[in-house]
Amino acid sequence: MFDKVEIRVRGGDGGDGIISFRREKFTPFGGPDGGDGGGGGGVVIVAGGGITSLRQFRQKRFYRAEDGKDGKGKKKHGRKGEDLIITVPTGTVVSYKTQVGGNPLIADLEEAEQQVVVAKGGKGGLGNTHFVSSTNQAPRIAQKGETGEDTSIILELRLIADVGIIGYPNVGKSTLLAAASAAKPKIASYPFTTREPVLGVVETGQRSFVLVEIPGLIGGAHLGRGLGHDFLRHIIRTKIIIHLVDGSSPSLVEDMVQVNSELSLFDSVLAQKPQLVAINKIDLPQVRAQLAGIEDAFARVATIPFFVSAANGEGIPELMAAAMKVLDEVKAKAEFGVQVPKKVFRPQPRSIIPTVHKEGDIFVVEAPELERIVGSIDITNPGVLGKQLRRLGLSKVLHKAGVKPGDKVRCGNLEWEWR
Ligand SMILES: Nc1nc2c(ncn2[C@@H]2O[C@H](COP(=O)(O)OP(=O)(O)O)[C@@H](O)[C@H]2O)c(=O)[nH]1
Ligand SMILES: [Mg+2]
Repeated sequence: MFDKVEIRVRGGDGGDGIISFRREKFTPFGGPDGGDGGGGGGVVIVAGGGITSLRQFRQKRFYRAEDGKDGKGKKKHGRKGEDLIITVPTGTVVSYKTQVGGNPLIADLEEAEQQVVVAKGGKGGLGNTHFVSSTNQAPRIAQKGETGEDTSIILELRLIADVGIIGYPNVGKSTLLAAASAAKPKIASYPFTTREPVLGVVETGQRSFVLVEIPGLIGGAHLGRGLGHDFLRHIIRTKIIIHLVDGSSPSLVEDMVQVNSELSLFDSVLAQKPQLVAINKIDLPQVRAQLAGIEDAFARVATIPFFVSAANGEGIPELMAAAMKVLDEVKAKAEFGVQVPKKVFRPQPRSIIPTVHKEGDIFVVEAPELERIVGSIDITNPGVLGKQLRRLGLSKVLHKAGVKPGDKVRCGNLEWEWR
């Protein structure tokens, strides 16, 4: 029922900003004109596109978006890297793969066209035009592009029920689910023992839909008691309902009405979904003898029921074909009518605030943002260095950490004396 794969995704690297100066015939010291690097492309996962399985991901496991281009002289910015779009089946759950387990959820792509960025591209570096200051009109500093995010993720296909079976306990819901699909529900179990939904894929003609048993919605079950969260999400997303009635009950129509009123208490939206009514257990002789009377009783409440035997399979193909047909109609209407708003998930941005810790006597600064600028700073000019680091908020954090003039500071692969 679940299909699960692990893939690695990597955003493109940002292009480097460059150091360049204007060269004009009559201006010996032209101003800086180094363009910025373009941002790297992101890896985006989108649901839908007619994809129904995760099989393709078993072959290809590494996905990398395009890098941004480096900046150029004359303030020309580098081109942004293209996003890499990965299409997955609707109903795919995306989570981070962690070493410790517990894989945190990134997004649950329940509807077509929902999308999530799973690996951001690195930012492009700034060209030297950004580093002009009153005392330095010709900065020989530019930023390197940031590397793209690199992470492993898990894609898990979760089937979502299209059709729910409701009815009193013991009417044969589990038996019907088992008969119509390859699912193996517990037959004649206590109404609330089923905490995990059992889903069955029903094949009818060339098509298929997902069937779920909605267990005993009576006697306070509308309060959600006994039903786990997973259950509720299936139930709520069900598009049509098969209402199963026990043919051997002395009060068939009343049973149906009773269950429907419980259903409205449980969820009024669910109660308004189209229902197919099916009388079960027609293999029993006393039921078979009553078929005409049952049909009349239901006609009086404007209902034409199906007659089935979950035990011997009679009438089930017809019931399932009808369910498929109604399901198609409901889906067609939904596409024509209200549009499901496209949901775009945005993972939390990474922190860019630098942190400081001590390794022996040395103050070590950690901040990807700073590391890449430090990596391209001309340290032979301490004035410039100090100014740029202050501009980026480094002196503030170091000050807080208790740094004093003369202390050693390290950032990336650069080490210097604080003054
Ligand atoms: N004779 C007969 N018994 C059935 C039929 N469907 C279910 N049953 C029996 O009815 C009882 C309850 O069935 P179950 O599927 O567990 O009902 P649920 O509580 O609605 O899920 C079990 O003993 C089944 O074997 C049927 O079509 N004919
Ligand atoms: Mg059952």
